[in-house]
Amino acid sequence: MKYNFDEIIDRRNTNCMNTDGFRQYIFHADQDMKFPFADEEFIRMWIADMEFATPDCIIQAMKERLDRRIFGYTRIFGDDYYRAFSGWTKKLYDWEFPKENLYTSHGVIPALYELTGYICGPEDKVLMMTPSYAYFKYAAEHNHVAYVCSDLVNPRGDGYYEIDFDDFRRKAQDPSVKLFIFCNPHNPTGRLWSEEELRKTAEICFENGVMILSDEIHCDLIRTGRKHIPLAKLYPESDQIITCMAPSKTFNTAGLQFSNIIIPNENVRSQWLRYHNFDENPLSLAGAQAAYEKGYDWMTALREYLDENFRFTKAYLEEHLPEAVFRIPEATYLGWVDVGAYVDKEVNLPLLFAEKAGVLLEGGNMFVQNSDTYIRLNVACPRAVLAEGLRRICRVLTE
Ligand code: LCS
Repeated sequence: MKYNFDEIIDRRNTNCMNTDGFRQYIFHADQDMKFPFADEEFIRMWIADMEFATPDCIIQAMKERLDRRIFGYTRIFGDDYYRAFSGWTKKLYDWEFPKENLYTSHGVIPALYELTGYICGPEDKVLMMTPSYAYFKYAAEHNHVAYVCSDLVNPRGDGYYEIDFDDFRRKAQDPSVKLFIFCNPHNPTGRLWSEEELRKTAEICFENGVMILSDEIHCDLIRTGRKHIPLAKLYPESDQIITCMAPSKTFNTAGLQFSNIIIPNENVRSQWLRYHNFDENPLSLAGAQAAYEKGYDWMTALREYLDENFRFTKAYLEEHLPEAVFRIPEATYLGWVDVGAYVDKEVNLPLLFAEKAGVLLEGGNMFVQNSDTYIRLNVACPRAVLAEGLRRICRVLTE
């Protein structure tokens, strides 16, 4: 194997959210919260980062930038970064966008917070599909605007989620809904929306004057052989779709806080230009550019490792937890598992698994709504760690 995804890397004492931030993030508790497991005994399958080392091409580019020794205010000048990132979107998605539409942000979430404020006034509402990454809801709350949820449906009960278009249309028709925050591929269900689904969704928004913020942060990490379609690619003439992509999920660089925001809309762009007063982190910029120029080979190897982790997970659950509902997601490294056959609806699932299994995971109402009895398993970890996590989860549910 050219890249070693089996390596277990010690992350302690790096101010790491994954190892040290779970009390606060999952349990809203302080560092005194006690568990029957020591922190280093937990199997961590929660926050959406990976247990794999960032590829050398990124680390090398950052080292070269470090050697320049001065880290003053930095912004993107010239074409190098645009060429690297648009080269990536062209190669992977056959999609390009004009340079003047590309902006960067210290994360997709900060951009969602900011853009929601530019697009929505105090009486407006944000629409989202649920279950949802909770920060979509927080983006609305942060701006003191209301939010409306359209529940995804799982019509065959097999974990393959679909959009309830009648419900979505009804909600989009509310004249106060001004913004739809879309997740493609979808966290947590792992759906990679088809062209037909994308078109139907977009057209409902267009018909109702709803702007779309398409969060495509997970788009690179899809199962081998699948194709992601950027929503904006389908509507090159539209200025109603803002696209967010980032190297952070793909290359495990969330802490570098660098993301791409593609804004074709003049009005939103002028507000962004006026108020978005953040410079770049020079190391993050060097890393992002290297990722898009040199990271493809590593990413394809990572995809294969994740594919295998999902095959392993599926086989393990079928054997040891036959009543759980799980299907290998089309995208993301997040498995969405219904354990409703084994637990009551009221159970606090993250707490149950932390206390009884020594596994940190997200689940239940952490995903806004429509997520009772579901747990989300982050499988972006060495296979040995995954195997131990699954063993512990299944033991607790079947004991
Ligand atoms: N958008 C989606 C759909 C995400 O899943 C995440 C991270 C972000 C944005 C964060 O973007 P950033 O601000 O880091 O650029 N998802 C996480 C999750 O599900 N648990 O922990 C992080």
